[in-house]
Amino acid sequence: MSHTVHTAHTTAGSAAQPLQFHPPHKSPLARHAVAQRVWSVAEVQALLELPFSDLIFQAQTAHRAHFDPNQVELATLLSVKTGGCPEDCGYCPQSVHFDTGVEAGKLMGVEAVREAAERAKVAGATRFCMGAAWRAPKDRDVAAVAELVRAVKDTGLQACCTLGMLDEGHAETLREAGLDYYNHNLDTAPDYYGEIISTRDFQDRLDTLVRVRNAGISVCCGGIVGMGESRLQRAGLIAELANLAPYPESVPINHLVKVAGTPLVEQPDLDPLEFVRTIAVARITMPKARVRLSAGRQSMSDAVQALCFVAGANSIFYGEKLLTTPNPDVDADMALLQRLGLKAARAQA
Ligand code: SAM
Ligand code: DTB
Ligand code: SF4
Repeated sequence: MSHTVHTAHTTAGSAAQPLQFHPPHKSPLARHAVAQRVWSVAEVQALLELPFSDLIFQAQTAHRAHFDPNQVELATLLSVKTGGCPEDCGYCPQSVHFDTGVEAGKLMGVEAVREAAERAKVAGATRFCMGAAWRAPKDRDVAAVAELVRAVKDTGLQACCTLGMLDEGHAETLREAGLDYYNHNLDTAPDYYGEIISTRDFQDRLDTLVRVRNAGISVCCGGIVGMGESRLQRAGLIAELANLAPYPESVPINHLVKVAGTPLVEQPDLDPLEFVRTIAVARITMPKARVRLSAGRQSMSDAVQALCFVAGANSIFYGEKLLTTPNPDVDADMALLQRLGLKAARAQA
C-alpha cells in the first residue's frame, strides 16, 4: 500500500493499521524514511482517553527512547512583519478582520534582525524563528526574507521562518539562504478547520508542506488546542500530523492565547490536563520529533508546564514575547528549568 503526504484526508475513521512503509515519493528527504506507523483517528483518541498515569508512562518511555529527557530546546520568536494580514484565522490578533489594536508594520531590516538574533543567542537560544503576517509572500518578500535568514545563520543559530503559503520556487530560495526549518501549522482538525478559518482550506496547508519537504527544509508543523474543538477533533489533528510522511521534525503544540477583538476571545478554558494529554499523544505518535510547548505558557502554572515536560515536551519558545503576545520572562523560565533539573540544549558546533 502506498502512502504520500496526502494521506491527510484518508485517516479519519480508518481502521487500525500496523506499521506501514511510506515509500520515497517526491520528497528527497523521504528517501531516508523508514517504516512509519499510520495512525487512525480512533487509535489516537484511544490514547487521549487512557488513564492519565498510563498515558504519561507511555509518553515518557517514547521520549526516553529517543531523547535526553532532561534537555529542552530554547527557540526564540521574532515578528519580522506584523499585522495587516488578509486571512481571517479566528485565533489571530494579526488579522485585518478583527479589531485587536495590533498595527500593521513593514518587513524588518537585516541589521535589526541580526541584532535580535545575537541577543537571543547570548540569552541561550539555539533556534530563531521569524514570523510574518502574510497569507502568502510575494517573490520580492521571499527574496528579502532570504537575506534575514542569511543574517540569522551568520550568528550560528538555526533559522526557522513562518511566512504563510509558499508558491513554486519560494522554498528553494529559502533553502539556498540556509533555512533549516519552515513552520506551517495544520492548526486544527480537517473537520473543524472551516469553523476557524474561511479564507483558505486545509489542503492549502498540505500543499505548502509538500513544497517545504521537496526543497529539503525540515518541517515544523503543529496546531492549537483550546479553540472549542472536541477531543475527537484533537485526535484528528494529531493523526494528521503523525501521518505526514515523514512526520514533522518539529511539532509546536500551542494553547490558544485569547486575544480581545478576536472571535475566540470568549472561548471557555480547556482543562489543563487535556493540554498535557495532547502533548503526551504528540510524543507517542511522533517519537523522534521535537515537541514544543508553544503559545499559552504565560497563563499556565509551573506545575502544568512541568507535566508537559514529563509528557514529552522538549522545546519551548523562549523570550518575553511570542509574536504579538507576551511569553514568560527569561528569568522565570531559567528558574523553572533549574527547579526541574532541565538543561538547555546546546548549539551544534
Ligand atoms: N501567517 C503565517 C501562517 O499563518 O502560517 C505565519 C504566522 S502565524 C501567526 C503562525 C502560527 O501562530 C499559526 O499557525 C498559529 O498556530 C499560531 N497562532 C496565532 N495566533 C495564535 C493564538 N492567539 N494562540 C495560539 N497560537 C496562535
Ligand atoms: C507556532 O506554532 N507558534 C508561534 C510560532 N509557531 C510562529 C506563534 C504563536 C503566536 C501566538 C500569538 C501571538 O503572539 O501573536
Ligand atoms: Fe494571518 Fe497567519 Fe494570523 Fe492567519 S495566523 S491571520 S495567516 S498571520
